[in-house]
Amino acid sequence: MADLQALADALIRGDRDTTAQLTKAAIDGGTPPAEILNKGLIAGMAVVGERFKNNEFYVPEVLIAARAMHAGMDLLKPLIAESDIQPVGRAAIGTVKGDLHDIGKNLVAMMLEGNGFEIFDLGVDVTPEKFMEAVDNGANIICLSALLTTTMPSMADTIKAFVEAGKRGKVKFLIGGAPVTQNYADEIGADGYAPDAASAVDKAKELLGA
Ligand code: B1M
Repeated sequence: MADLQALADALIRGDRDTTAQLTKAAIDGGTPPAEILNKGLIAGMAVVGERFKNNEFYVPEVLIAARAMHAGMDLLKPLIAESDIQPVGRAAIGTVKGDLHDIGKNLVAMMLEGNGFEIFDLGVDVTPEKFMEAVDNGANIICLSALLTTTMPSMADTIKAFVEAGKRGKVKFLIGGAPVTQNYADEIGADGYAPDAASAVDKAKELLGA
């Protein structure tokens, strides 16, 4: 019987080696990949998100936990690809055109991945066209990050490009980043705003009805 609570605990501690060992032991012991993912890795990442939201964890702890999560995910991914496990959502995430800050964006991507989302990480300085390509490839939520007041208009431009291409209805837009607010999200017609990485997961799930 796999100890998935111990797996979740190892991830929360950011213990990469133990996370990998316990994931492997669970796979070898015949525990279904979905159960390892949901009751081990995702359960652990949910605790990390909660602690981050409550200021009990800071950026380094989240990054270390995410590194442990990736060690487990690397082992699970091939099995997940073979099975019929559906992701919670398919999120295309990027820092908008003109903006090179990616630490917050990476945290949001890791938290989403740790909560069962498939991630299309488009990187930084991402044009509206790149986001559109990701939607053509199956993304159903676009996550826009901006750290500069001067690049916030790129968020509006991205949404506008979708409207003009007649593709706005195909996808949800979630936006965030230090200078971004709920008012700004309302102003540019985004579907949602989240102030931090853990809230981004809650909001993304809410927007997709997941
Ligand atoms: Co820059 N920078 N920077 N910078 N930088 C800021 C943002 C700034 C506030 C510093 C300052 O002046 N006090 C200022 C912006 C001022 C403004 O616009 N009003 C600034 C500036 C001006 C610049 C340059 C223009 C400087 C220059 O060259 N003259 C330049 C711009 C380059 C460009 O982008 N074109 C620049 C460059 C850089 C570095 C390259 C040196 C580096 C970035 C390295 C990297 O990201 N790989 C950098 C850094 C590190 C910062 C600060 C110090 C830290 C940003 C950060 O990573 N925070 C920042 C000052 C500060 O914030 N104290 C600053 C930690 C991160 C975890 O938080 O990104 O806010 P954050 O993400 C949070 C939330 O915002 C939210 O969740 C995250 C986790 O909780 N969130 C989302 C983020 N995206 C989200 C998306 C969502 C939901 C939530 O949904 C999709």
